[in-house]
Amino acid sequence: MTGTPRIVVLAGGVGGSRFVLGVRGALRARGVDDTAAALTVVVNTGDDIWLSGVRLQPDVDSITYALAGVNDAERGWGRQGDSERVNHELQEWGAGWPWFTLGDLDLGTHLARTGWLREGLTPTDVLERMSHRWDLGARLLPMTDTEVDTIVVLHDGTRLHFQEWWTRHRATLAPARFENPGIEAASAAPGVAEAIAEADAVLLAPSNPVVSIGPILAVPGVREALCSTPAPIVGVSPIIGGKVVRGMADVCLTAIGVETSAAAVAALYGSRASGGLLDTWLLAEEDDALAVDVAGLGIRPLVRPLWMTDASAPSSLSASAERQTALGEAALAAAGV
Ligand code: FO1
Repeated sequence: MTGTPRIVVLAGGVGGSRFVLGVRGALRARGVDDTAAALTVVVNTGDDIWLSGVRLQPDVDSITYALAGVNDAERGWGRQGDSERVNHELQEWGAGWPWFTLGDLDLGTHLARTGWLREGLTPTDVLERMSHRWDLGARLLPMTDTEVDTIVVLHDGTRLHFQEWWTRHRATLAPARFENPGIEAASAAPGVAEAIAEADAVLLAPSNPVVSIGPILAVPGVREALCSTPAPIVGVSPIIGGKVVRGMADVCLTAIGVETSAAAVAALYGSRASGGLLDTWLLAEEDDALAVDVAGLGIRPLVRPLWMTDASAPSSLSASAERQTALGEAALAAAGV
């Protein structure tokens, strides 16, 4: 391929941000100077919520902070070295949620965003504006400009906002299903369908398939754009050795009747040849034996090292960055870029 490649990544929060860092690292390693022109990230906004009068966009912020290098990498959300003075004051007022922490620096982001939304900017405009603060080396697009929060419906009919279910109950309440009210009437944010149509490769990050990638695919127009793009679509398994890499995706998968296995998630996305999405699926070496099942689905399996953090030295950022870049490179190569 000559010139700057056009890569689109569909991504959620923590797994998504690590993967996006890896793809950006791989592009830089290949000598692509303007990675922002090469890399478009379509970000899940199904986790978003209004709290204490401000609009939170957890996945958007996780990816923005990670690309800017100001994220709290250990915790996986919020800003590095943040303080909690305002949060403490909110708790004293009985405002917000006692189990949910809004860091001071993070609140600056939410206040800026909320102000701009109130002035009439769309979430796409706001994200574009926010992207100028740091050299992110990627163009970030929300999946949609419509508010489509995720609701978790329990077996007794109780309805909880995803953030309450996730952070307060740590996904311990068995969900009957997940809903994104109003998503049928939403449309893809400006630029999303065009980026997918014009891409040289589309990559599905190893994010939660149900509550991160699922909402992106449910936005009318996104699946259609994916099905018709000439670009190869490569997915990266979020399951390694039958376990979720991080987070509680296993509970989400069980709720929709999908086994926690790399092959089952590949089947959930489906092969392009049979109306699904995937041309190629990257599985971990630990799941080598499942490659034959993936091939049986009509999807090309590629076994690669998928760990993006160094388990032997979890705080080793340089080792993790190397792994992330290696995975980004593997995904680009799998897409023939
Ligand atoms: N996750 C938590 O487990 N506890 C929190 O108090 C919390 C606060 C928070 C504030 C802003 C933000 O953008 C994200 C925050 N998260 C918190 C992470 C978030 O709830 C989830 O991890 C994601 O939505 C799932 O991708």
